Amino acid sequence: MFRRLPCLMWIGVVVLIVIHGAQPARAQTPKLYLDVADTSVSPGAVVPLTVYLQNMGDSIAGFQLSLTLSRPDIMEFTADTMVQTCYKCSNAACTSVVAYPCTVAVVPSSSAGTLTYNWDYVQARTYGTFDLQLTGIVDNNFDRLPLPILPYTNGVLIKVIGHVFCDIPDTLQDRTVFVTANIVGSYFSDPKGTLIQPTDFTSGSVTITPTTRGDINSDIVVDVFDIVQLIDIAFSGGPPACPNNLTDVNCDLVTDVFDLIYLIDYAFSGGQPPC
Ligand SMILES: [Ca+2]
Ligand SMILES: [Ca+2]
Ligand SMILES: [Ca+2]
Repeated sequence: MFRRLPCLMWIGVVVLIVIHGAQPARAQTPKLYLDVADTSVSPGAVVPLTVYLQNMGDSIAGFQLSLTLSRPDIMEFTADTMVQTCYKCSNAACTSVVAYPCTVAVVPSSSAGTLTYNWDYVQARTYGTFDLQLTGIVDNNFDRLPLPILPYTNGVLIKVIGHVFCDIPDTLQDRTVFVTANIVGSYFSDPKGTLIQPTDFTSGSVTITPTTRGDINSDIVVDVFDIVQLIDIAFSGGPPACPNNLTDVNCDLVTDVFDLIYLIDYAFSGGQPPC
């Protein structure tokens, strides 16, 4: 036994050398994560989408990222139309450019509290409600401020919001939207303008829960708060339920006082459940 110990030690040393020698070089490309943690929401919900960056050793001075929603019939990026300055070549050789006003669809986004909070330019645009292009340039006016994202800095890059439609029929079987970061059309740039392809994309999913007639505030229980909201909608011009038919608890295709009576009867007197 004692004669075997030195032999085992040598094997251990050889194994250590092999492991050390086989370690790959440190990856230098950034990783991109989408935080859509396979969540379930009700119709009409606003869904925060967080894009994370794990920076594996580059200085990052710009990015262009492409996100897509798989189900434009269920969810969208809501955009505000804005007039901005665009540029085009003024001659065939494009030796100079001219500025002109152009209309763009800007998706509300936030860089507050993120790695890009003080960048000169960060914007989210859509060209068809289900796709999103995120663009950021750290120093748009060449005054060398602010600094790029330094190597080995990890955190949230930008936050955007998706919006689930109200009028999703309960009969719809497939109720899941995949949110995907597309490799094509997504890259970072270092301060010299060298493109850096991000790796390790992740995608998330948003599943829309079925609704229940009478649960007008979509909190999964039918109680006095739904009755208060029904009164507000039916008699005080309050904002409609989402989806609209949640208030028609007796399923006669209109919302009126009979729905209120029906819902009170169900909630407090053991009456028939909503249709
Ligand atoms: Ca600047
Ligand atoms: Ca409720
Ligand atoms: Ca009704």
